[in-house]
Amino acid sequence: MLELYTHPMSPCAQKVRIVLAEKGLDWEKRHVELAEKENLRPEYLKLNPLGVVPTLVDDGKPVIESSIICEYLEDKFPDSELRPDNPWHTSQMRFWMKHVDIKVHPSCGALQWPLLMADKLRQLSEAEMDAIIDKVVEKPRRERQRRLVKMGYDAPDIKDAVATYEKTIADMERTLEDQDWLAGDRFSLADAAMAPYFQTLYQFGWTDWYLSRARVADWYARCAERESYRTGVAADFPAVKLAQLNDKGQAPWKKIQEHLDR
Ligand SMILES: N[C@@H](CCC(=O)N[C@@H](CS)C(=O)NCC(=O)O)C(=O)O
Repeated sequence: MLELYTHPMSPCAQKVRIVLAEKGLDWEKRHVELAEKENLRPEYLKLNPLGVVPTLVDDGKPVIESSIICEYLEDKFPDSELRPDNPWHTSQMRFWMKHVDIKVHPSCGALQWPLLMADKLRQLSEAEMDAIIDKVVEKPRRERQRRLVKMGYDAPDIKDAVATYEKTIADMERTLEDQDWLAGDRFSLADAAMAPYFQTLYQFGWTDWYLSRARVADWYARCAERESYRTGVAADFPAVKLAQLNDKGQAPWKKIQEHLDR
């Protein structure tokens, strides 16, 4: 039996949900309420010592780190292949997955965490807030959350995050000149890994960012049309929720635009 510890707004959990859907696998949802920091509870840390979602549990055995989970699913369930059939395209797939993990994901965190997760913390005293953030396992995330909860969109992380997204979109536009998908001519784990980071732009109404890049806009539309995206991601964003997120995104978009240097 496959169980996934997940949160609807988590792009790295969305990535895994897309892969599970592409492969037509049945799985059980275990919701982890990130806004309540359930991810830092001792019983969850036993499964995932880094204190983050997603965690896949397969027959009682935990698999952590979203890209590793995706490759695990590809190894274990190779039908409906999501890995290219030649080593060069596979290297491209892994490049994009690594880029998502080390660059795009923290940037997305900086842009969306203050809008989605910080409100509960802001209701606490500074000492209470610090005590909770002190428990965040990894230092870069811990310090980023501290800056973002205190400084919001004035944190230095925002400028870097905008630059990372901007460069990523420009690099993707160039890659898609020669091929339909990020790692060749068929949908792969690279596309599954990247698409959720455009959901963030879409849900907050920051769509101008990618609509001006024709190939990237078309790529995201093709990702979003897939059944795997509908069930793995879009199903968690009914119209009312999307309208609320769009509203929340308006003020930050002005701040983001100040850093966009086109
Ligand atoms: N490298 C990890 C990153 C996981 C991650 O950052 N997850 C976020 C949600 S997208 C999380 O659980 N954050 C915990 C928190 O906000 O304290 C992976 O790819 O699985």
